[in-house]
Amino acid sequence: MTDEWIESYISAGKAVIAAKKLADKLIKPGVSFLEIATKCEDEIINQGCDLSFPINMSLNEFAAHYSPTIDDPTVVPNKGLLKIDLGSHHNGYIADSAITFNINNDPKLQNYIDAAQEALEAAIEIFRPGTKLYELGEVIAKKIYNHGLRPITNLGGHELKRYKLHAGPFIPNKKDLSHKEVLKPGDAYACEPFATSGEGLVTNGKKSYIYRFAKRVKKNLPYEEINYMKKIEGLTKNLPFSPRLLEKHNVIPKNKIQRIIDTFKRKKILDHYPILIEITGAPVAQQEHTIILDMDGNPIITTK
Ligand SMILES: [Co+2]
Repeated sequence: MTDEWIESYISAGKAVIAAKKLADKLIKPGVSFLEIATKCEDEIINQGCDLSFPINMSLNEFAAHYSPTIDDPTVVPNKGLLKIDLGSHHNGYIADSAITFNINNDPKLQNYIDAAQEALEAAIEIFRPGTKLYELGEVIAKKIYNHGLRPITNLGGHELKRYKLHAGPFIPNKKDLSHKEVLKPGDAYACEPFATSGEGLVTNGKKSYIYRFAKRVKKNLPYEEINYMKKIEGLTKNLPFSPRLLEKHNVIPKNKIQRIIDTFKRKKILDHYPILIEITGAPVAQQEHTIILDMDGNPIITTK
């Protein structure tokens, strides 16, 4: 019999696979980001899972962390790289997977996707007990350099724990010897190479579209805010969320959502995830899978 935690990881993976397929069908120039976001996130719910983070729809030099706003006017442009990063969870067991769309099939941009994909496959190839995390980074970087591109080195894969999207250890996208943790049975990781023609570094943009409940604050908090704080914590359980989720669940009246979020950010009740931008403005591709090792040390790619 398969362990229950493995079953949950697999269920979470299936939901993300379904959402990725839907994204593939929907993404065409002119289609609104909101429509794609709503439908893909709903697909995860329809599959019997919950979101482990809001859909990320990051274009070109935006490497990650763009998620549509409540009345987002953005539509898919006629060309460019659109990264779709989707997260689900089943009982707290998380799936996290990303694919990049080459909107007008530009051969030059396809090279970025191929580089990230080959890097991901090379890492999966050696994903077994005993492999050190920097060894994954080594094969990732090598594949990307072979395409004449650079890996983004201040982004990387991460361990997944129950209800924890970013548990401790980090899978570097280069051979960084400081990441010497060793893979072992029972581990779960999201592995995510990013390829770019730029410097290979991202910086925080000015805006944030994704938030996370950080801590309860009680001092000097009006009754109304205490109420909202409790509701947000109950709904999101420390996992990242978009203001769209608060609207969907009627947690806060729509016209108050941004004001409450800004207040809670200031009061440190909420953390925020700024948009991540390649520092030279170069395009970025990302490919990501969730991989677990069962208790016998066999790898299972849950999102493929
Ligand atoms: Co991801």
